[in-house]
Amino acid sequence: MPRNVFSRRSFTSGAAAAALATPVALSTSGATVTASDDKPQPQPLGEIKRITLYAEAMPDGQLGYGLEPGKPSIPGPLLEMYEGDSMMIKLVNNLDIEASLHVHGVDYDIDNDGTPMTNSAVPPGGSRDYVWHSHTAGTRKDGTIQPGSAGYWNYHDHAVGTPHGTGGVKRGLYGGLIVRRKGDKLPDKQFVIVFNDNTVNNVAGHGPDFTATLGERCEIIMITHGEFYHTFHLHGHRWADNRTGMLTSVDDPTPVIDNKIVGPGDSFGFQFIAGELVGSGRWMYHCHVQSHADMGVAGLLVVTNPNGTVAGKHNAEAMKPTRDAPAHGSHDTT
Ligand SMILES: [Cu+2]
Repeated sequence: MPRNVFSRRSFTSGAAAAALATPVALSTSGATVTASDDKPQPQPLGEIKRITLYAEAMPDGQLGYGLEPGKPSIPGPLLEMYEGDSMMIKLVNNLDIEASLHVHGVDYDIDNDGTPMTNSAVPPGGSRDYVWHSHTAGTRKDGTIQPGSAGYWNYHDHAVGTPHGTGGVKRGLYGGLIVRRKGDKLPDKQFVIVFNDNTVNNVAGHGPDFTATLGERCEIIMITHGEFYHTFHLHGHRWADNRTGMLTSVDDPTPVIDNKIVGPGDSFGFQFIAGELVGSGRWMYHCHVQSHADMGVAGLLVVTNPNGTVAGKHNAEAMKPTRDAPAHGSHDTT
């Protein structure tokens, strides 16, 4: 039993589709967290969310996390919490190899690091609980600011193939985590886009297309894995280069961008209004490293009119890769 005491409220949700994220809704239950004095204590005491993730093989040899047995997806379920909340994730490893769950951005003690090096991976057929905490911003005793946990983060395997999870990440064991601040605006739609080597969400040749209705508030969670750096570009839309993608006042000096450099392990996110000032259309998103875009690190944000029509003349041929991707794994260093 872990050191913390959690509510017995179990969590249920439908399977997450690979393309359109089905976020794990924020829980409404409360519970008391107790911690021994010799361990770091999470603060403040927020809500506890308990979920189960299943690591499973997919028919094509890729691997995915899922909320239900038999329903793995790439990326895995989009997890969400508010600053101050905690999560207890039971990872059920239905693979025939060791796997784990390692997270970026939130707080966990060394026993929840999710690596073979810390003996916190899960043997084949086994399961274990991982506990993550988050916290609000505050001021340390020395007067410096301790940042809050809010942000667009990611989780991934850290055990398959190598002690760094190189094989697990390559084959699809990854997903997004959003930590929100109380009062943050919530989106109508969410899209998770992962540039993993020269694939989007482990699909080579063409990334998934996403659909939104003109005027909908959308949220993109963008994660990068693999061996390359990329630049994420979205046609027709732009965002503030800060935690939320939104300016906090008309005088906010945060740069407004439509192209962002990202590297392996990075994650960021932003909200925007679909088709704002530009209208309906098949708006491309793609890596702006030209050879990557030419290999198919590209997809569409399809912004429909309220009546379902889409503006513009569409040439699907022009979205096909014009350059071959290197053989899978040819850039491996392991
Ligand atoms: Cu790229």
